[in-house]
Amino acid sequence: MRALGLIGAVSAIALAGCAAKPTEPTVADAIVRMAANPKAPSAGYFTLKGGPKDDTLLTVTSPVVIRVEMHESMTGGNMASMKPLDGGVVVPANSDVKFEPGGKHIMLYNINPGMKVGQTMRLDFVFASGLQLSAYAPLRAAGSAE
Ligand SMILES: [Cu+2]
Repeated sequence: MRALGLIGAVSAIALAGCAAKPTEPTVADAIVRMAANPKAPSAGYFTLKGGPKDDTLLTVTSPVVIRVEMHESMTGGNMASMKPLDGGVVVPANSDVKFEPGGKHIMLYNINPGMKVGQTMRLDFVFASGLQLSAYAPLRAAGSAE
């Protein structure tokens, strides 16, 4: 029981640290939806919350993924396609930018096979201002409700 109490105290401190900085962009509600086929890329979603100044998200990486790309889905006629967001994504001051199904998203290629639904993946975000953030995304099954 003692060990459990210590873990609880450590996670409370970590959570307080995450919530504490309204002075710069933050990342909220990150999730990764694992592809049903382990050879296919998985998709990730989150909300970028702008700080007091405009900033630009340049890259997203993960220590357990070989390659992460930022994409935007487009629908034209009956074709769904996506294009890479190579120039980064502007996060205007005091505004939310959502990465969500049917819109902007990240694609994760070659996730470490040890990562399973129900676990949590670290995502690292680098901004043009030099800001670096990490978020922890729960891994969800393909087609799950949330
Ligand atoms: Cu994509």
